[in-house]
Amino acid sequence: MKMKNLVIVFLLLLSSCGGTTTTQTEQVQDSTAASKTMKDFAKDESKEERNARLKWWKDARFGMFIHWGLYAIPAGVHKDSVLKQDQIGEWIMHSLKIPIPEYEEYAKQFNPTKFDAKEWVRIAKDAGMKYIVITSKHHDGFALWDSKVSNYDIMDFSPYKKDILRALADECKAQGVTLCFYHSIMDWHHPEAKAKNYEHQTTQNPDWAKYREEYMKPQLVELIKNYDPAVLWFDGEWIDEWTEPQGKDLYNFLRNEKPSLVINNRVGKGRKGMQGMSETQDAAGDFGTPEQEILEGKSDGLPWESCMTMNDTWGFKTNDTNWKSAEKLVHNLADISAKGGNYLLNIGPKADGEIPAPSVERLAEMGKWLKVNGEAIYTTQSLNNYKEGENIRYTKSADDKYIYAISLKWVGKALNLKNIAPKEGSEIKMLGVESPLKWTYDEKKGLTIEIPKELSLEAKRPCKYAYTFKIEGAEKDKK
Ligand code: FHN
Repeated sequence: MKMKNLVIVFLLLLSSCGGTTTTQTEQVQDSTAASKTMKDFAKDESKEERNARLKWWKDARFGMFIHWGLYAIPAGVHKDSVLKQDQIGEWIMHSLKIPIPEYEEYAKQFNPTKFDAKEWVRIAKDAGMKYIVITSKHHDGFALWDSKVSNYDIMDFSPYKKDILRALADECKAQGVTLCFYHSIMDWHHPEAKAKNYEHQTTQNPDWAKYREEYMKPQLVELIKNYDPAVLWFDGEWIDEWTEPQGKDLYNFLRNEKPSLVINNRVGKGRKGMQGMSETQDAAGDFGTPEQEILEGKSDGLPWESCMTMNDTWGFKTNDTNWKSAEKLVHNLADISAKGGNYLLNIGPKADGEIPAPSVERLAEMGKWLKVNGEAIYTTQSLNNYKEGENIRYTKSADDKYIYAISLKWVGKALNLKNIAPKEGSEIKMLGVESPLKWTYDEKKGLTIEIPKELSLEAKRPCKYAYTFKIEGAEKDKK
């Protein structure tokens, strides 16, 4: 039996403290005694335990999404075919129906000599990002780590032969950034997972259960045991082979491997399309995943994280230069924070390991803004009314003492707020400005904060893009 198969058996045995037997794609019945000992986290975990487990993640608010892999080599162009503007780079294998042996040629070229884990993690940290979610394996099936379960990985198939996830795990630990992994359930490369011509809707793979039990789960156990990710961010769950019961089984299997693990709602089939929230309360997963959009208002209970590109593609594409402005990205972060969500902002590094300059510039701008305004973002909670008018977003300190009014536009000579009652005699400050501001308050007109004349000069202001007023007080209309 080939070495890797032995390893699969070993990992299966290792993880069979929560093993399952499967006959059909659908069935995930469980017979082994070991599974009797498996805790049913979805059922047995109390609300308090769940909130405690997710607290670090909710307080973190802002993370870096990294889509990196073989697709960064063609970067949107394969032979003489060019992806259209609305065709995302990481889907080139599917969009251009590239046969597997042809696509594997990219694995034989993948050699990111400019990859610098220290620099990547520094860029994320200096941007104010508290966690990183990198594509351990995207839909094309290529593994960015030293997988003993598969040879379609960075060690065996590419000339680079260095474990990228190892380097990132060590650097994240060194710099105090939390490492998390994206992992695709759909796999266009694995013979027991892929569909004919990528059409999962028409040709389900009869050996899917084998792929799930003998490949996907062992690889996930490998990732947990060797790199200790804090979050597993699943994707590619929309294929017909995958079902909610499989999602619930996988969720529990993984939580038994690492009880503190946080898992997104794409582990199951509960997601409502790109809006990303779960259809039902009992859908598998710990948080909703709006994609390329922000919830219109606050969530009715499910924590959530909006993932977004800085241009129009997740994986690097040479000709995609439709970059959002730093101002837009800061405003998104303020809006998402006021609504109680997290922001997972994507970068698509080039094949040589360099992060595109437009991404680095925008992240540096966001970092500068967060250095001044971070206390209005991290570890905050929402008001009942998360906004006032078009330009004001509110957050509240964890101890309920302070309200932060974030103005997405410069306020001019004075700022008037109707929905806040300041504590008598308390100070009001603009974050980044030492001296307290003059203010008046009356029931009818509300709170009026005077802005010192010198701040009318942009150069005198503590930051750009948005301005935060720290107010000791309470929300008036709690409806
Ligand atoms: O197909 C993927 C896509 O490549 C990318 O990974 C995004 C990121 O959330 N998710 C899927 C599209 O919904």
